[in-house]
Amino acid sequence: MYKQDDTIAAIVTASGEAGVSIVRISGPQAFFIADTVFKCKPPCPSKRPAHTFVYGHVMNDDQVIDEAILLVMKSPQSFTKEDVVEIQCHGGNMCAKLILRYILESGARLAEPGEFTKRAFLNGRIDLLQAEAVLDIIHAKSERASAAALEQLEGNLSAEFDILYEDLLRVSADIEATLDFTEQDLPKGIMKNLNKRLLSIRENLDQLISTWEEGHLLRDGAIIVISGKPNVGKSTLLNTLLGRQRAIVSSMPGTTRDTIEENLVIGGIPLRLVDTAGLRDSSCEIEKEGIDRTRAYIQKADMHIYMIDASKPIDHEIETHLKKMENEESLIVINKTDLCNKLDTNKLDNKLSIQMSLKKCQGLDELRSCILERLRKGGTLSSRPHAVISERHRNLLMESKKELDEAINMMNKDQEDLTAFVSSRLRSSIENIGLVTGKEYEDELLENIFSRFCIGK
Ligand SMILES: Nc1nc2c(ncn2[C@@H]2O[C@H](COP(=O)(O)OP(=O)(O)O)[C@@H](O)[C@H]2O)c(=O)[nH]1
Ligand SMILES: [Mg+2]
Repeated sequence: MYKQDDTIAAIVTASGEAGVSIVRISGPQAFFIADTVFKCKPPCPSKRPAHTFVYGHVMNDDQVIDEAILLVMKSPQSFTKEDVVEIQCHGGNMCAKLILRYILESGARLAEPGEFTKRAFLNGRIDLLQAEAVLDIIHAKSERASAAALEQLEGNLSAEFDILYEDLLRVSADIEATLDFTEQDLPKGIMKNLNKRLLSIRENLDQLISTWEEGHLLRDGAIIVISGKPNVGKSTLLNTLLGRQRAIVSSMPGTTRDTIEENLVIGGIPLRLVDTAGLRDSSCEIEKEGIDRTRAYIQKADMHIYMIDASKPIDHEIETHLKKMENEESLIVINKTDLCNKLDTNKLDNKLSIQMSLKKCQGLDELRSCILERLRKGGTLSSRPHAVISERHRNLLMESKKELDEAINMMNKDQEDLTAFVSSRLRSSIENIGLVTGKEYEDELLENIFSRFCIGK
């Protein structure tokens, strides 16, 4: 087991007014420090059985710092696998800070960001995928994102990566074993069989890579930009989906001049909805800047909603815009169907469109399902949340797949020293999978991952 000589401590709850704050101590000196700072009815904390709690006071000599409850967790049955003590004190800004200061004076050092989780990883309590899941849970923007992260913390994704890793190792070992044979002595059909196994591993790799789209949506949220001519109802749509009057709505064209971004969740997917300045030729400098921002947002959007007013004919400007939407993840919303309908839908070129009247609250459910369907690219909405890979995992998987593909290609060739080449490719492929779960790691990788955590996690 990885051992750290020093004992770390931090406030693990958020600062600000609250009922309770928690200070955590982890490391070999945790119980010694607890005995120093915490006074309770005998026995003292270090003599108490594991996984019990005791009421008492944090005392600096004769002075009471706070009334508190102390939890005892003995190595290896704790989050870090080290001796851990947690003190639950009063919330707010002062008590936890005073207690932490006293703990630091008594021999602990302030934990670095993510250091508790890093120790859990280094001590083999969790793998890297699970450590990252802790961060995903903290950052989750929707129930679905949180459920997916929890699945990951419980090891579902790790298990899939472990199977890939083990399978690749086995095929690699079997390929290396063929080195002991001369070509004539090789058991019949062995190369064909190994090739088949590699193809099946590649299928599993592809399956894992395919979970990235959803992973990206759940972790980062999808940017949805609403654009269109002034006065078509863009701000009304933002307000209606949010359920509050966020943007100013007015019959005066050019009311919204800046982009307004708000978070909301639809069907468990976090969205960043952006209302924009209406697209038109304007001589006003402020409005022009707003329109430039609209265009920039459309460029980086995961989805683009282009709004049209049903009571006005489709003019040349709209037609030009619709043409530009050819390759985008886009959706046309025809609003104000409560007014006379002047729209010639033939001009929409069979593009996906939804008719709605925000005034009469019509078409909203259809719009929500349409957004979800587009974002999930036909994936079923009702399937329960499952762990999904992140950008980091995807990059490593793509690298691993590249090496695997080369290995498969080489096996199909009739070439001298083929086994050595294939083996080296496979080793590379395996290494990349190992970097995902942390079976293989470098300090830099850990630094990269854990520096994104907050202190206390
Ligand atoms: N009749 C009708 N008016 C609407 C509808 N949606 C929005 N409006 C009105 O259209 C005007 C412009 O709306 P707004 O959301 O500010 O448009 P934006 O410039 O595209 O942001 C406001 O007076 C809204 O009340 C609708 O479905 N029907
Ligand atoms: Mg507006």
